[in-house]
Amino acid sequence: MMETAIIELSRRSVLCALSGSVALLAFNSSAAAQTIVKVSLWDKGEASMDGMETAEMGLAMAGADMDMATMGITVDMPEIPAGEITFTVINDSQEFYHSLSIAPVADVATELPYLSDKMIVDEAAAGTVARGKELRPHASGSVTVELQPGIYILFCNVGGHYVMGMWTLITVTG
Ligand SMILES: [Cu+2]
Repeated sequence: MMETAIIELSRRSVLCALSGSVALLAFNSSAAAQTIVKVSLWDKGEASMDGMETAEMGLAMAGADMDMATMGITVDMPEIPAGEITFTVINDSQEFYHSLSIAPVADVATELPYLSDKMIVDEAAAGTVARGKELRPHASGSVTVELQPGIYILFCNVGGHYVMGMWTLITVTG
């Protein structure tokens, strides 16, 4: 139990932008259960990029057939209790950088605000609550955020990846 916490801490101190909260995390780890969600960022290699220009696989977009996605995000826990949550993120790609951003979703039938010229989600307009740094292939990192009950989208905002299907939904329960 403690060993896991120490490993997570050392990862955080190196990789996490929120390094100022390391001491706080250490306190929380011993005092209460810390929810840890494992996140895999994956793709199918070079062929993943085919059709990126015309892809429409973002949330609620016309072509959102996730079985066709050639890159994506997988979590080990799609339903998560509300509170402080640490997402441990591994970029399982062989060749591409990926990142993890998290935003609330009011309605899963509505598209996220999207900047088509840059092929990215408009993170400010989407109300993004957390963003990890871009991870090179095989690299790992973590993002810690306090989440209220609701539906959230996890997505990669490297240009073009979101519309290639690189997102998933989680439910935070009360
Ligand atoms: Cu990506």
